[in-house]
Amino acid sequence: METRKWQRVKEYQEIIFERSGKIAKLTINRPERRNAFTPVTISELLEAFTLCRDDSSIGVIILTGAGDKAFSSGGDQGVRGNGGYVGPDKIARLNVLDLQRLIRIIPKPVIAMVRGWSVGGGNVLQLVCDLTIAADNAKFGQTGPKVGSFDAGYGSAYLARVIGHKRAKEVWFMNHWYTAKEAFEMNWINKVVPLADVETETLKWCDELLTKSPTALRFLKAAMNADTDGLAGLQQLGGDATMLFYTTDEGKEGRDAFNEKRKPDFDKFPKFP
Ligand code: S0N
Repeated sequence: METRKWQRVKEYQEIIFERSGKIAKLTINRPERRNAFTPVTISELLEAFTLCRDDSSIGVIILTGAGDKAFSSGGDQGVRGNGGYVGPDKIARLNVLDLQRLIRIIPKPVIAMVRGWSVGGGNVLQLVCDLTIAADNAKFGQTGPKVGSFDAGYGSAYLARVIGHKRAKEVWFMNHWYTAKEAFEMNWINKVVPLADVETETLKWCDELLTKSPTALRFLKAAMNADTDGLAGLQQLGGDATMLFYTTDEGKEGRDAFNEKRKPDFDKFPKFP
């Protein structure tokens, strides 16, 4: 059992946001509903992920669910209205789609730590995380056609890229449950460990990632996502390159010359092969 000390970063209603050194842990905290998410859960996750993104001392983020029974069972069917899920503001929305995109573009590794059910929109959240470490009690699947919903974005098209078209169609059409071992064999997840070891193993992966070059990890994530995210993915990869270029003398020369009202001297910079 992992005994690392966690500090609360901010108090929320439906999630727990804590950190231990450079590792952030975001936990969906609705275990009585198998960690089904509402618009409030998602708004809170959007804020917490944004805080993690902006905090340069955080290097890796874990997304998980409270308790041993579920990572998440997807959208809370009890608050599903017409046109989306309804929060206290009475607006029906599918803000989980914004969260999926944020997890894709956040330039730090995001690890899904899965105990129990990873189902519906919860499974899609796990899918869009960069890596998944699962406990041996984890179960994976989609319920869409069973409950009158579907995710025609990352949930299906990206799943097909990850586990193959035949398997992805089986998952969405048949709505079977898959064990952690089966999910591993389908390349849906990265590793399966005994339930008691899942946090220790996840933290081991986090510690290892923290020894790596953050810029190299950032570009690798952006490059792999650019291949599947089209122009939006290219925008992220391109933005990362611009960020890096702004730190060079060549980039600074353009800025300084403009501000000093002189011609830039780009000739002094090497033209690498
Ligand atoms: C997860 C399952 C398999 C667990 O079964 P188990 O262990 O037997 O527990 P239960 O007794 O069934 O559950 C315990 C209590 O938790 C409640 N509960 C569980 N899941 C949900 C849920 N998703 N919403 C609301 N409540 C839930 C149970 O009702 C029970 O409560 P009590 O104790 O009061 O009886 C099993 O629970 C299960 O199959 N759950 C439903 C899974 C599901 O169908 N999820 C929704 C799938 N759809 C989405 O997630 C849509 C995602 C989305 O937002 C989206 C994204 C992109 C585009 C479109 C959409 C879209 O919504 O359409």
